[in-house]
Amino acid sequence: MNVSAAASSPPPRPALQASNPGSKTLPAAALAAPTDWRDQVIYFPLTDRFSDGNPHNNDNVDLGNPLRFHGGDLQGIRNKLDYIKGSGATALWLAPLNENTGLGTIGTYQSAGYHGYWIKNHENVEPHQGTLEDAQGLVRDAANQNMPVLLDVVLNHVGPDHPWLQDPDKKEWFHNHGGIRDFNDQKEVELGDLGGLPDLNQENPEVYEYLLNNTVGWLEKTGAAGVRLDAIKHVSKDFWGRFTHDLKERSGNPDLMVLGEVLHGDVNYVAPYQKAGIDYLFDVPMYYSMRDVFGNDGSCAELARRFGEDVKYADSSKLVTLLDNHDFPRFMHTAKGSDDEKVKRLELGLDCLMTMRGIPSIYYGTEAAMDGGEDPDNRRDMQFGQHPEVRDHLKQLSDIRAAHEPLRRGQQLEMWVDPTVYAFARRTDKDEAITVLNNAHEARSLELPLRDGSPLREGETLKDALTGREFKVENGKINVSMEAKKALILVRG
Ligand code: ABC
Ligand code: CA
Repeated sequence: MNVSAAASSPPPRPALQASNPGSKTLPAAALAAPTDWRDQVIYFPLTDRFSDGNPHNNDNVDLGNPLRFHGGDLQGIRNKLDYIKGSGATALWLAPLNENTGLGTIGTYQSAGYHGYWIKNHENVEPHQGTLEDAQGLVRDAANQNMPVLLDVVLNHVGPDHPWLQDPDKKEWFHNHGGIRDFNDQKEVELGDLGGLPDLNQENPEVYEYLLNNTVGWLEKTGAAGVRLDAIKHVSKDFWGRFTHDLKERSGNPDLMVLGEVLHGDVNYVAPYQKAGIDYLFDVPMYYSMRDVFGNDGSCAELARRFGEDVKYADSSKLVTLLDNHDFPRFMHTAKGSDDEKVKRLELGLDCLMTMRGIPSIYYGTEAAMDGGEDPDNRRDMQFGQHPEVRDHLKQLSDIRAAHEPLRRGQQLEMWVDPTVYAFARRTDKDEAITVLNNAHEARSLELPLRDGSPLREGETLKDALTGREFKVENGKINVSMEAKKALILVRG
């Protein structure tokens, strides 16, 4: 599926040749064909934990220790692109590629930089992940499957043993403010060390230039379509406004995807980062709401309250939504009930995620209903093939989303809310799709009134895209019925 780009997008770039695999450099953003990100479903494999495609780079691998390298690499992701696509994803977010701490100590915590966020060398690819050629090959293979790639970029801090820390000429490269103790003190959040990681001084023009050049360089070298910016609440909004502007300009790509991570549950805290210039943000507040509602029988009124806050964002269609990721316990872990019940909850959560406004992101293994508690337990080795029905369900949802434009680009309109049912429409100029989520432990039926101005016509037959069941619009209403913990996705014919 490659949906046509918006009218304002530049003309498509020429298709990329699959030849020249050894090439060290690729033309700037050559692979980053323009895309409407609302059409994408982003998959995030934590490289070290996903798939080991090359045992030759398995130096000091210890599968028995969750804080050591486990051998997953870029070649492994390359080998699994068909699997990822077959799970319903259309885009990739790669964990940081840079060379990391082999084994670092922060206080009493000892860990390898297996995750990629403890950078030791900004110029090199982490050898456990592979080589620059592997990264280029992965981006190229992904492009040939129409999958744009985001690079995870860490600009707030460096790893605990970065050589800059020993360089007397680089003393001014760090804030040297001590650790963050009070996460409610924004100044400390920006200047202090996050989890003991040395905090870079982005106000220093040398640091600014270095980070900008380095990021542009990685985009050029790999041909990635954009960046996932790590820990942005720990750097000032002024920096982000300037940096994202300069990054687009220097990389020659005004459509560069820039996605920021603000780990905070309050929309009032998160939304201003979009206004500051970061176009796309993770929808962390909604993450908490969905976890509560679908995982733990929270009232659907919480969803209504949360969607009601969308007006606080500059553009809520540019939120990247999630049920879990590598910083949170997995959905299956916090959900209540027996294993079967948790799987039902997960599938209902996916029904919501894949049809609501925003761009869904899937953490590796969520499609396999993997379990795992707090970091690092949420980063277990990928279990391919577990709970195949969940992966099939996700693929079906992705296909439904691809086939119905309102589910990707439509306006989000609330239609029904009571403690156990939430329904919303996604509306474009001429079309509308409706999702009805039954979060109750028993079947529910109700008369769902269409919203004013609906393009759906009296007497029209709608189909549940999941099961093919038919429903009719009568007297401006639709009589719907759902089984326990199930959804309807009503679309035209
Ligand atoms: C590990 C261990 C820690 C240990 C530390 C030394 O090492 O988990 O227990 O103390 C990487 C690794 C981690 C590692 C860290 C630090 O580095 O992956 O395993 O932790 O060494 C991003 C990435 C993340 C990455 C980093 C650092 C940043 O996604 O993978 O971590 O490059 C903060 C940051 C956030 C960061 C997250 C891990 O930590 O803001 O960017 N994620 C509160 C704070 C948040 C804080 C969060 C977790 O706790 O406000 O700022 O996130 O510590 C809500 C509130 C929130 C609140 C949550 C818990 O509750 O609204 O504000 O978040 O209701
Ligand atoms: Ca900082």
